[in-house]
Amino acid sequence: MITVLTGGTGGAKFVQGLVRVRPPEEVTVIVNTGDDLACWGLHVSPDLDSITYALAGVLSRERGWGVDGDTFSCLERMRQLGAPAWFQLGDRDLATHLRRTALLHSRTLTEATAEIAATMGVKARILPMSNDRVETRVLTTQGEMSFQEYFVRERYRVPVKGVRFAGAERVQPAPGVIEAIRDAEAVLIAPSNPVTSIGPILSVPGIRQALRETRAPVAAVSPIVGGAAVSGPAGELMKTQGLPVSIAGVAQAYQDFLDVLIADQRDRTYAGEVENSGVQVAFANTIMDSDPAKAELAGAALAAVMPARAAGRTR
Ligand code: FO1
Repeated sequence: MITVLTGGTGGAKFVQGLVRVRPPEEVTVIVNTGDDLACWGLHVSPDLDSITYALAGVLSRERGWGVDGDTFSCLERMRQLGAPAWFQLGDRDLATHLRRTALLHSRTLTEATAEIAATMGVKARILPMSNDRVETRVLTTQGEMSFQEYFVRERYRVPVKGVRFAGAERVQPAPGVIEAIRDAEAVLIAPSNPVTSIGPILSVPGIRQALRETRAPVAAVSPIVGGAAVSGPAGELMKTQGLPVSIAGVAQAYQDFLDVLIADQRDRTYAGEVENSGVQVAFANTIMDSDPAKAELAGAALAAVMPARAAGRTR
């Protein structure tokens, strides 16, 4: 079994590539829920939805989130009724939040996620990092706000002073998460934001330790290419954590459990810096601008970890 840790947008493409090179029944995806929010009284889990939609083949290509071809009639009416409308929920997307919210009255987030994914024909296993609430809080010069207020409402234009994961110390990993890391053939960290997509997952007690202790080789695909994030605020957020905005910074963020970093060809000059932190580096084209490119990157990540397993642990 291949286990992937991921956030939303960047990770969704990577997971789409992975199920083209490995049977989806052999893939478990552990997903960030620090971005979750209550919107219009509904429980919205953006990253769980992006991964579910991506694996169901209905993720919007133009937006990178929500349902392909969705309409926004309800959003317009809600705006007219004076409801907050900065977080755009499409009509088909809304059905997912209505269904999840109803299921959560009697099911865990893991169960609700599995039920929704199964009805959409998804064969891979999708697990939230925890069934309990962990909220990514972004400390900015305009005060503390939720991740979506920072990322969507403020369009990540407000300077960041820090990030915290409220509630992390009190929660448990969702059932199956630790086993999925411990018993994996390989563990892959998707090219998601190391701070606000992978960071919340690592903040859940037991997960980072499982990554350190697993016999499975662990590889990460860098979301940083040429010294900048492929998309979103990863660069700015890495700076707030004192991490260089480079592939060496990504290796540093994961160095206590990482065996191999998959970096973009154009970052070859940083190879020495990455290896000095005890992490092997392999180069590939990490820009996933087509379905074949997504599959090639996933294939390169798998190829990079198999020799590591054969050669024994490098840490
Ligand atoms: N991102 C935006 O930039 N603007 C939006 O209005 C927006 C709405 C939205 C609705 C549902 C959903 O699942 C995702 C949505 N996103 C939107 C993306 C979301 O902020 C990101 O996918 C993650 O939280 C970051 O990985």
